[in-house]
Amino acid sequence: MIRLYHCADARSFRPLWALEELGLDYELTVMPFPPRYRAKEYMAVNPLGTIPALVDGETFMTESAAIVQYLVTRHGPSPLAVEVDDPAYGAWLNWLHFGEATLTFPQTLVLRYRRFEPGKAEVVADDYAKWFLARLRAVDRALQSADHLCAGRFTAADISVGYALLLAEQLGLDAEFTPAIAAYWARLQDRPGFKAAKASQLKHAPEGAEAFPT
Ligand SMILES: N[C@@H](CCC(=O)N[C@@H](CS)C(=O)NCC(=O)O)C(=O)O
Repeated sequence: MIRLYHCADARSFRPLWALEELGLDYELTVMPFPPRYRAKEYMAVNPLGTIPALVDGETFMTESAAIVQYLVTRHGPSPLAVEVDDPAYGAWLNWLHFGEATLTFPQTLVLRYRRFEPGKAEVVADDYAKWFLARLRAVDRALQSADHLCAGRFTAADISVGYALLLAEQLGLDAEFTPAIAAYWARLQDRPGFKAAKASQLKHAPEGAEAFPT
């Protein structure tokens, strides 16, 4: 059985959303954020203290985009994956990793210096908010001619980038979404798989595990 360690609406939402889209059976451990302080037993599972962590038999993973890639390929075949001989394969991998490496990285600086450590480095938070919004231009361009990022359908790449839009909303950066991105974000939230992931984290939440990053 697959087990996912999760905090509500944190990066572990990517694999949770993928699990629901794939219709796989899984066990979910929802912890208060940050688990390194509020669920110290988790350090024995993942010494980094970060979420997500996924255990699937002998497989142990801690990178959200890689876990999504793993789930849709190892537990496929699924239309969420793009095959290596598909012309969209490179674009798919690029978007999958763009979601974390290019979009979520600057958001974490905004989160840290606006939300968790205010008054320490506001200028860093402001700069990286701008950085994030500038990087979204690539997403806007892709959506000018399509409903999804690549391959002409919803794939794991949309899960990866979609999570960055979820975090942007929590950070109040969604007010600056372009019309194409706002419509895309609305489409993603309307998916049964997205709604099921939201319901699942609520159902499994322990007392006091308020949504990240409150
Ligand atoms: N690149 C990793 C980053 C994982 C990560 O830093 N997760 C954050 C939450 S979104 C975390 O666990 N922070 C708590 C901490 O560092 O103590 C991924 O994509 O999964």
